Amino acid sequence: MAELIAKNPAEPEYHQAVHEVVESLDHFLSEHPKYKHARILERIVEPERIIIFRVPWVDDKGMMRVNRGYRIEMNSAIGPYKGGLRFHPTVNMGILKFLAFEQVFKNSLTTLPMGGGKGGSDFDPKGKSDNEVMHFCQSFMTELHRHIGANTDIPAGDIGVGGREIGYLFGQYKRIANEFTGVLTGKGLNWGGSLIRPEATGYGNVYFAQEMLKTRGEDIKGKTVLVSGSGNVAQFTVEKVNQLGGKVLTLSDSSGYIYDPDGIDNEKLKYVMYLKNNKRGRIKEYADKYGVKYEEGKRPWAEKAQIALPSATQNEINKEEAQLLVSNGCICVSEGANMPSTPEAIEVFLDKGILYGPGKAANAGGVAVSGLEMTQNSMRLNWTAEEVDKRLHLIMQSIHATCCKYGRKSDDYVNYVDGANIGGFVKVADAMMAQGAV
Ligand code: NDP
Ligand code: 2IT
Repeated sequence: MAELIAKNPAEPEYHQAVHEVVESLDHFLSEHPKYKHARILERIVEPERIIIFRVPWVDDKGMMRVNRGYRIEMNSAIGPYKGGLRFHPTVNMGILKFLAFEQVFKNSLTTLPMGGGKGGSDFDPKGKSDNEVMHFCQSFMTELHRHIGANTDIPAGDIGVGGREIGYLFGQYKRIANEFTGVLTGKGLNWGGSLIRPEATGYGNVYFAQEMLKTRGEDIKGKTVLVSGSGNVAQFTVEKVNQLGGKVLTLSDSSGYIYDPDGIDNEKLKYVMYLKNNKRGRIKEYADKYGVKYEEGKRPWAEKAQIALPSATQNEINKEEAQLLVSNGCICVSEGANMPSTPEAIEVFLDKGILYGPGKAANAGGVAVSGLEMTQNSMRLNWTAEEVDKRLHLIMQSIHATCCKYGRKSDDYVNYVDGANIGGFVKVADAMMAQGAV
């Protein structure tokens, strides 16, 4: 860790993500010294390649603007680099390295042949017109195109990058490369996209929570649920919880959260989708429309519920919030977002022995269906929604089984953190060993 911190200074999120994996692997590596001798850990934390570039673009007033673009190509031992693009003002090298590192383990857990990568920009889509977003995306892809490809590196969406942005990025790639390929996932349905990709992360997380609950004879049906965020992952989390008979009480954005004691039913969810995906407004407007509580500048974790599905961003649950959740009767936390719980919060969940599904396992459904989109693109055909959803469900069950295999302790408690980290590591490490000095 000391070497890593010295080599990657001022990147606390990256240190946090690596530290968790190192802790999980400690005992396992002592039992399997071949990985130590091959220095897999030292190699796996070093990105294979990092690309940083200038993104100049012109706004609606004719003013020149400039942002920074990145792509971290972290690990290609088991397949081409795969992972999303994040457009958010907080994007920097440390954030993207943590996300790329997590992606390597997550993609390995999906059972599909995908390496890990992540990219993005400090561009803030908030308050920008469609025209400005398009010009930014075109400039971003004008540089990125030379580094990616359907068999090399396949980006997708993340925070601030949804269907609109993928469309602009894909259009520019196609113009420059003169090729219609599966170089991005999350594409529109009539130009190479897969059914269920928009739903996949949220649905997958609820499937994962369901598997965890099953181990204790519990079910989503009749349970109260806290969800944070109100973007892609949060929206389809609510949809699946509703389908399974649970009741979602909260949603949030970076300004605050709403609490709806009657539950966010499908009708209200339709409004949230319009509000966030078309009007691009604030979650406060939900409280105004339905006359429910809105808490400005706060997160939803002090509310009482049985399940928490954080789906906004990293480090959004701290130690005190974790303690509140547990003392209020929460029995299951399953992470739609990447690294939403701080290390201290995770310690609380594990100490109290509740069901805790870390993001790299629980939210892997998104990238898994991206993998299925790549398969369909290669075969030049489209599967039905039922077919994709069935495969997604099977993949989430398989990830759960892998976590249990590697994370079950002597008292039978499943530590899903250890399970995901060791389970994700083994496949990548074995591939690196087989490929020599890579
Ligand atoms: P979206 O951009 O669609 O939505 C993000 C949501 O989180 C918005 O409600 C946003 O509020 C809120 N949010 C973002 N940053 C912050 C912050 N700093 N503080 C508080 N709230 C914040 O992104 P997604 O739904 O796609 O992503 C959500 C999480 O899920 C991320 O952690 C992402 O990495 C993870 N994830 C996404 C996958 C995908 O397929 N999209 C797959 C796996 C994980 P506001 O509008 O105010 O910014
Ligand atoms: O964090 C993630 O897994 C994603 N943002 C999805 C990546 C992908 O390639 O679909």
